[in-house]
Amino acid sequence: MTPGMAGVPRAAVDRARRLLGEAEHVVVLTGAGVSAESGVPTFRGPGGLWKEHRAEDLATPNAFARDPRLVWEWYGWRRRVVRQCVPNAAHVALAAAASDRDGFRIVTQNVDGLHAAAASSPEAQALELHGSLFRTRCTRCGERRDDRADVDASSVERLPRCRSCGALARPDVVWFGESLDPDVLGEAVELASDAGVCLVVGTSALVHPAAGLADLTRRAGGDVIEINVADTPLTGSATLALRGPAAAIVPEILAPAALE
Ligand code: BJW
Ligand code: ZN
Repeated sequence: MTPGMAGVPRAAVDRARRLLGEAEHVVVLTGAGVSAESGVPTFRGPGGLWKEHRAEDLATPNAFARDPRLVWEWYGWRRRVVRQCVPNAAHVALAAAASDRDGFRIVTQNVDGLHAAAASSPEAQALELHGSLFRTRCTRCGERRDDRADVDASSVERLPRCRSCGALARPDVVWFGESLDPDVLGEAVELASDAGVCLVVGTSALVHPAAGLADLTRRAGGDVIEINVADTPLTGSATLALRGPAAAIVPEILAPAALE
C-alpha cells in the first residue's frame, strides 16, 4: 500500500476524499484530540490528569458545590494554557471547508474556542456542545458573560462573581449530569441525521450524547469517517478509520482537488 503524506494508506485517503466530495451534507464532530497538536491537553490518556484529578472528578456540579475554589483553579489553569494556543492545521482546514462549501458544518465538544479562532466567516463557526472556557454563568441569576481573564482562586471570596447580582459565577460549560442546551443539541442532532458523512476527529467517543451523533448519521444511511491516533468505540462501525494525528490527516483529506 502506498502511504500518503500523513502516513495513512493512499487508498484510504482517496476513499475519504471521495466520500466527502460526494456528500451533499457533511457534519464534523470534534473532540480534544483536534486541539492536541495546538498544545491543549486532552482529558483522557497521557497528560489527561491535572494534579491527580480526572475530568470525571472535577467537571461535575457536585465538585463545584463541594469545592468551588478547586474547580475554578482547574479552569483558571486551563484558561492560561489555552490562551497560549493557536489553531493548528486541522482547525484551519476545517474552517476553510466550512466557509467554502454549503452544507459543511462543525460540531465540537471542545470549550477551547480554537475552531472559532480559525473561522473567517460565520458559516465556519462551530456549534459548541459543551460551552466555553471563556464564558461565565451566574449560579443565581444565570447571566452569561465573556471572560478571558486570569482567575484568582486563592480563596472563595476572590472567585469570579456575577456583575448583576454579586453571586458566585461558574464556568459556562456543561458538566456531567447536566443537560446540553436543547437548541444546540437539537441543531447537532438535525445536522448529524441529515449528513451523508459524519467526520469524527479526535474524540474518545465515551461521553454522551455527543458520542451518539455519529450513530445518527450511520443509521440514516450515511458514512462515518474517523480520524484518531487510537481506536474508539466508534471504530468498529465506522466506514473508514484513519489512524494518525489530526493536523496531518484532516488537511490531506480536505485539500481542494485542484491542488493535488
Ligand atoms: C488525537 C490526537 C491527535 C489525541 N489527533 N486524535 C449514555 C450512556 C452512558 C452515559 C450517559 C449516556 N448519556 C448521558 C450519560 C451520562 C454522561 C456520560 O456520557 N457519561 C459517560 C462518561 C459514561 N453524560 C452527561 O452527563 C451529559 N449530560 C447529559 O447527558 O444530560 C442528560 C442526562 C443527565 C444525567 C443522566 C443521563 C442524562 C453531559 C456531558 C458533559 C461532558 N462535559 C465535559 C466537560 C466540559 C467542560 C470542560 O471542558 O471542562 O466535556 S467532560 C469532557 O469529556 C469534555 C469533553 O468535551 C468530553 C469528551 O472528551 P473528548 O473530547 O473525547 O476528549 P478525550 O480526552 O476523552 O479524548 C481525546 C481523543 O483524542 C482520544 O481518543 C485520543 O486518542 C485522541 N487524540 N491526540 C487525533 N493529535
Ligand atoms: Zn447573577
